[in-house]
Amino acid sequence: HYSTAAAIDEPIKPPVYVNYTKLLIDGKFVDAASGKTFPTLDPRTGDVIAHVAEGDAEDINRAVAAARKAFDEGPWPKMTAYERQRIMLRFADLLEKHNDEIAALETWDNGKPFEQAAKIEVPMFTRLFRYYAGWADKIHGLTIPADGSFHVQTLHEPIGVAGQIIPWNFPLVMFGWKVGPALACGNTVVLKTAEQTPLSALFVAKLFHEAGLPPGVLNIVSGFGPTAGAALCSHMDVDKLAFTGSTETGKIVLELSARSNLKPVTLELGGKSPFIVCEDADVDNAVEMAHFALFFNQGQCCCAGSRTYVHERVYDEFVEKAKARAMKRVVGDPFKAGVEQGPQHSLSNQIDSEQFEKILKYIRSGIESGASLESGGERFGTQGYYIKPTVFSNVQEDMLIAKDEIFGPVQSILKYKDLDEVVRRANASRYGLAAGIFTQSLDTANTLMRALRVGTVWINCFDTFDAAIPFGGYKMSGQGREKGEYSLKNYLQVKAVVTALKNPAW
Ligand code: TXE
Repeated sequence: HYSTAAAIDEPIKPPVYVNYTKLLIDGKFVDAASGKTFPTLDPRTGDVIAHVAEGDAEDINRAVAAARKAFDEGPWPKMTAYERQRIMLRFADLLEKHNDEIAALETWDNGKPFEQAAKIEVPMFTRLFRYYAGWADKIHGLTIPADGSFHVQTLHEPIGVAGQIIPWNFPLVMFGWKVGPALACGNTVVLKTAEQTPLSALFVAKLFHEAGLPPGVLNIVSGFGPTAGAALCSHMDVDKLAFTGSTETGKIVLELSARSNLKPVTLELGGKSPFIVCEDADVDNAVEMAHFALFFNQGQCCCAGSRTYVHERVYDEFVEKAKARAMKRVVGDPFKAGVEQGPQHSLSNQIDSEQFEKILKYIRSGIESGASLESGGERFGTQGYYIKPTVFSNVQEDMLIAKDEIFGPVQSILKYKDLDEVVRRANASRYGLAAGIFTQSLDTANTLMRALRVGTVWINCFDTFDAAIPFGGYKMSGQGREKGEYSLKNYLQVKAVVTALKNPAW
């Protein structure tokens, strides 16, 4: 069963100090113009970790002015690509050196298991910067044959000042997906971190400056969405926006862009990803991967496999095993070795964890709507924001737990009969972020892979996140792609240059 509740009553002292809590503007740590701060909380207890400078519109103005100057006057976009690349590579080396310190900050602020942060996420973040450093000197345009006597070429130029807004579920990885391609292409950045998790971004941005990043190229503003976030989206001097968060806020971001200067927007939003277990699947492997697909990161993943469709022939066996696996999941202090699940993240509005309450509300709704509760279904322990791994079987399409993004450790298992039916049901969602397919048949995999209206299909695997693989959503899961070569497009303008030829024969 789960770890004992007693184990979380005495939280382990985090092996790290909080050194940076101010805004990072023009290469310097500064207080907010208003002098205000807000507390960031430890989700294990709800205690204050640190008070962080609270940026708002005035600070966004200062940060955008610094980014504008660094873009217009250089040196960043005017440096050679090789110089930019070397700074990014030096940054990656420093990240490697400070891996565990960074991971500890991430765990403390967010609640994710330290082992996950230290062995998966910080290395992934480092890898992202090495990947994008690799692109810095490989970005170039084309020469194009055209009718008439013309020499036609395209220049791929940086777009300018990028405004970027990230969520709290993967504070560092989201920083990497946004800042990596923007800087590789020669843009400058104002990044607004999530109000729940401001700490790790400040730490790594400091390291970036140690690696030689010129002032003004990367500015970090901690603060809230409706103030700092909205000011960034509305700013007339921001040339591009990238946002990851809820679909509701994504709509606001798009609207603020339209109402100001029509800056292009990339959006990575919510999901309700189907995980399809076919009748010929290796059930034990499918159970383990479905468990991982949903429960990884406390269930707080945009692409979580949160609709587990299981073929009727293997359904009962699957439910039994999925329940047994959830009951074995090790919940506890995220700093403790072997812990698979920490607390849900905690909120900064000083009332209670909205996220925690939202998840418990969905669990109640699942019970009330008649789904069978196989395991969990309540909080774990009495302090902090821990929730027992929860599994529902007999889930029907019209239940809220099958439709809404819960963003917590709640697995919903649905039964299906044939492929056409599961395709129809899987696609009947406003979201289209990702899908998992578990089968041993190549034909079944090919049919499903093509029929599903989603941005990523994982076949006999899930949550494989290489820096080179593009990620993004169909439908209301977003616009545009991050990671991989595709992400560079978001941060480049294409300039067509047409020169009349004097001597067309040549
Ligand atoms: O999201 P918000 P919240 C989903 C998930 C979660 C729900 C709510 O279902 O339960 O969203 O989470 C900034 N102008 N996802 O409230 O509000 C905000 O400060 C500009 C899925 O945390 O979207 C933060 O930096 N910015 C998701 C960021 O938007 C604004 C990850 C995300 O917050 C703003 C997170 C505004 N008016 C939540 N209001 C995913 N795709 O992975 C807020 N923000």
